[in-house]
Amino acid sequence: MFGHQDDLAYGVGWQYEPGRSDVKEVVGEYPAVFGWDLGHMELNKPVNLDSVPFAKTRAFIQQVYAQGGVNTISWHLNNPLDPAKTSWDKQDSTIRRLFANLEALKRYQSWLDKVAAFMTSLKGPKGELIPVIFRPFHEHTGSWFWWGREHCSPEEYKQMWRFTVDYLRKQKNVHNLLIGYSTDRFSSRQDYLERYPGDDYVDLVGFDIYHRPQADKPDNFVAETRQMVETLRQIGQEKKKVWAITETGLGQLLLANWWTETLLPVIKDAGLSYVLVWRNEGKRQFFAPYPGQASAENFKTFYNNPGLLFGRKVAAAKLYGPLP
Ligand code: BMA
Repeated sequence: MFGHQDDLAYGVGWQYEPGRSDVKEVVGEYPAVFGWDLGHMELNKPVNLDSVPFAKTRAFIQQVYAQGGVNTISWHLNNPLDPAKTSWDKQDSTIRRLFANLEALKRYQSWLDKVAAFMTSLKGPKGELIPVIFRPFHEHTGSWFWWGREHCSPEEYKQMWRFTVDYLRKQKNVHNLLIGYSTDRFSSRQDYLERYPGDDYVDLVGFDIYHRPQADKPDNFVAETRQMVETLRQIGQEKKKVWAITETGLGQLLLANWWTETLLPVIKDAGLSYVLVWRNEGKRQFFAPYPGQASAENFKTFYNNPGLLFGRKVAAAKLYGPLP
């Protein structure tokens, strides 16, 4: 399945125009997977860190469900020890200090209450809960977020993860989440699993990886990422978890053949559930093409690959119907 972050909310040169989608305007149909982010929900803000109103996010998730697509949700939350600090404004040992500080822990629980209220407000036309993928504490093999590798031990990371999932499930009765574990770059199976919180706490395994051609020549990127995909496939098969590339992209898409020459060899025949590219925030930064963009023609060729699912094929697969 092909996915795109914030696809229905805005694109290059537009915002909140019902029916629009940069992906759809290039290939004639919506993506199959849609990513959303809850960052700043914890601060009681009406809009997320990228200015998307949560009320709109809820409506988009309902639209995606109605059209048979998949929703995935990340959370760039601020720091529960010091809520003025963002995900990126790192404070060492946040997790260890959080569990030693009852006031901060209570604050974090109140943040989870808001997330739980949002998740359980995601309902279809008959009042049924909409299943969504929740992907907390992502990219933790890097150290740019306060939950990153250099800011907590593996045990602390796992404790934070289990606390979060247990709280949502047991205290808040949230049962419409598929939990996604998604690292950033990793070097081996052992490295990937270093902070894995356990099979009962994970439904989907994945990783985020961006292509930065100055640091990473396309051939190297393909070889390295394909290797990571193969490791992920083995882990997914062994653990009976679905696997996905939970975020990727080439910022600004200046390599006009990136879709067929770089992304396709990474994902082809790899058994991945989905690959999602990040948001189109404007002309200066975007990860999906829009009409007239340099890679748009190549994206159409990529789109025609029979192994890829966009909106129509995923609708035909009836993901939310009774099991066959
Ligand atoms: C990052 C960038 C930021 C954004 C954040 C959350 O990768 O796109 O601009 O705020 O994701 O969506």
